[in-house]
Amino acid sequence: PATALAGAADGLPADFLWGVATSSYQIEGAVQEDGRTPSIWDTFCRVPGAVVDGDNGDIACDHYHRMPEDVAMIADLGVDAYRFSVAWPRVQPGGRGPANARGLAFYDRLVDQLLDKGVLPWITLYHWDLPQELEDAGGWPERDTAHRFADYSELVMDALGDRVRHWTTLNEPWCSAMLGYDQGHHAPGRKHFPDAMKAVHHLLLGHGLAAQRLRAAAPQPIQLGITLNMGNSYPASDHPADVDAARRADGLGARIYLDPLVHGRYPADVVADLARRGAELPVQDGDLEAIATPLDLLGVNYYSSHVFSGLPEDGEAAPAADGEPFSRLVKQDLPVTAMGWDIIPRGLTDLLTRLGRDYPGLPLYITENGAAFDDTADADGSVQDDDRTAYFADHIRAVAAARTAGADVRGYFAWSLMDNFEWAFGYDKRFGLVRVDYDTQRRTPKQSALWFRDTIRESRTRQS
Ligand code: GBH
Repeated sequence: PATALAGAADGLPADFLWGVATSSYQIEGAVQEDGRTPSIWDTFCRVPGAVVDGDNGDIACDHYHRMPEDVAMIADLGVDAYRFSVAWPRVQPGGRGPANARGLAFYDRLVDQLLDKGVLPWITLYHWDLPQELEDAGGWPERDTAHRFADYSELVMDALGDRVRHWTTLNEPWCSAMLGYDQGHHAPGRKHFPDAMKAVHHLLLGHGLAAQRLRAAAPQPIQLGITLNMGNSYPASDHPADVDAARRADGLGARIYLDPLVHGRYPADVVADLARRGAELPVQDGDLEAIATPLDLLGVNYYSSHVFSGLPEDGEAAPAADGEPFSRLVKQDLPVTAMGWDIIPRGLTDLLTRLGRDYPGLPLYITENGAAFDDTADADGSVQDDDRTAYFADHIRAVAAARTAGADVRGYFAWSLMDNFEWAFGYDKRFGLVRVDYDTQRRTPKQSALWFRDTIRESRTRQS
């Protein structure tokens, strides 16, 4: 494999930004420390059957207590930046009122230690750990949650804005809305499509209100963005039913976020699709102006892509009757990760090229890309994860190809720095560059981590 993995970053400029990413609930543990209150994930993990093996984030990677060693590990990888999230229930327990100084102190130290080691902090303000009290008051389907998020965002800016220049409001609002309020696979585990669409609008409104407040409160120029999870949606054929199935998937998966963020309006076809399903986006005067607050960058989390068909397979049941036209995923004959997700690097090239074309002028960063595989660790904790290394290499190549095709992609964050709490899959699925032994909390860089470090080093020294 050595030759196939070499030169993955060829064609990327020497100033391309390299990073690794994590999120608060997935790594921190220490859920009852320093005044933190429960988030919807603390609650959801207690629902029988919600998370594989009944796992939860009580301890996770114990990062809250091991942060200095983890920062040293990040610096050893030679990355430019570290993308992490701030836990709202640490910084503003219960989601309202004044800041909790003890909770903020953790992120204050984290930022200082990163800067001390020459690593840029990239803050995400919300990576799914909504304070439980706000869910009790209605959660994201409730408009007030957007205002609470803007207040919280400003508290964080007030505390860290003198040192942090890169700010992301939300991570993957699609997941918050659809997995949390429609499919129920994620916290808070609700299953009601119209509520999920209210959540979409209030997440975007929360982003917009926060963006305004962050810009106003920032003590120095900042780079402000939002991160969306997207794949490329391909139609199975030229048949109008297949083309329409792909259009609908792309509408609910991507354009329902991108169009208001960039153009200040929801896509008319999506609004019509929602109306047929008895759902609507509860827009009030001024909302779309806030949501369209200019962005400095768009974060893209990419894992896989999908092929859609609007035609039932032979013998398949009739379309659902709730106004949702028939659609199905067409299984591709491709290798998959341990999550069962198709490995399709070309989808990343196609997605980025399309974003560059349809939403020009918006710098793009891959804020997450990575894969779970069934790692086997040696006694010393080392892992020869050629499959993961190949996944990274192929996707970094796909980014370079998108740049060649005209997309303004400026950076790439690997998901994840280390194995961690993989949401509904608990500790069963490992995405880390670094192995975590959950019995001892020992960290061991996998082969992919060493490869990533070397690839970054090479890419920096290249003249391009
Ligand atoms: C991200 O979400 C999260 O930001 C991160 O916290 C998480 O650990 C990481 O990914 C890994 O899961 O079954 O082929 O239809 C990922 C969002 C949305 C990506 C659903 C995969 C389904 C793929 N995911 N998508 S498929």
